[in-house]
Amino acid sequence: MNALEPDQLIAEAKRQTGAAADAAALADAKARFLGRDGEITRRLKSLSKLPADQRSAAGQALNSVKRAIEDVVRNREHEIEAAQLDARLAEEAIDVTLPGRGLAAGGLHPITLTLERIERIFRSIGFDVADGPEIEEDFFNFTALNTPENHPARSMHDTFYVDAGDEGRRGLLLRTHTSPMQIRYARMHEPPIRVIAPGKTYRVDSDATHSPMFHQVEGLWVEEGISLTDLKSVYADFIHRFFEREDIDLRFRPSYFPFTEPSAEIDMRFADGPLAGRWLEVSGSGQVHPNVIRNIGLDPERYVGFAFGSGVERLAMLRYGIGDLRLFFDNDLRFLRQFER
Ligand code: 2NM
Repeated sequence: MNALEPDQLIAEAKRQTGAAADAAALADAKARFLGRDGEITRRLKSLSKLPADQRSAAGQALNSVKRAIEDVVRNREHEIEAAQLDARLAEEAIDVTLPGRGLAAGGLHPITLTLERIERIFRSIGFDVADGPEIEEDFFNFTALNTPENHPARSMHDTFYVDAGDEGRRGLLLRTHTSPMQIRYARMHEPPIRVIAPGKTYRVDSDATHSPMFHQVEGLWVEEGISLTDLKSVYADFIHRFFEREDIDLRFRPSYFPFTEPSAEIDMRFADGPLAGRWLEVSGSGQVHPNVIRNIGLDPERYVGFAFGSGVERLAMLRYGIGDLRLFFDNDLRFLRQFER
């Protein structure tokens, strides 16, 4: 390069910077002219060897070549930046003609839909809907419900107890039914009391027909002068509306619960369809035990109570024709999407 005339040197700078495709290559090219060991720098240093009367003119000429090469480098810098921006814009361009991906709006779980359905029906016949703690006190879950100290339901084989540690509160458990909420509600309201308590309940149980967490809806009606016919007509009305058909028979079959006396299982039977003719157990029920009436602060000589407790999964399975309880908890979207609303 040392033999090149000023114009040729500038042309050579154009050629070399023009060949640089990115910032790093351009920096290398720039260094060959303007760097510490570059051609311009070398020529500036050798000015001192010229006779004194030529130095000034040669220096001015060299400086104008230097400025010209600096312009060449700056222009190429801008070209490379513009090219890189164009490339990025092309790469990130959005094809607005492509079809959209669609929004997954989500849907309600069949158990949620069933709970909403149950609540709507009971509200329409004058029942309040109450919910409360899933971690309960032993008193509300068992003692207030006339369940004796030695009752098997109180064992650790049947009930999840909360290990609150030495400093924690004792006697906490995961509620095994929603009756404790009925007790809480009844202690906070004056008769007539008409309430349902829907929600999650927990028992140490897990197989094809039992899940450690399941849903219950319990109903409680406390008033002077009511009788078993009132419970029967309310429950029959509920069942006919829940299944949206009138051709369902109900029967009350004697049973036992600590919190009711007398107690009965409620069975139902479809007149036709795949389950026609078979009695299907759908609920427990009974007249609230005098001890329980006393525990909610009322006089059992004056007030009569009726109650029932039904499994929500069971009602949902019968309504939708589902054969396996575990489908509710597998979270398989192919199953869940069938109930989307
Ligand atoms: C059932 C069966 C029978 C019931 C009793 C009460 C309360 F709070 F009044 F004591 N609530 N629910 C009851 C009665 C629940 O479930 C199988």
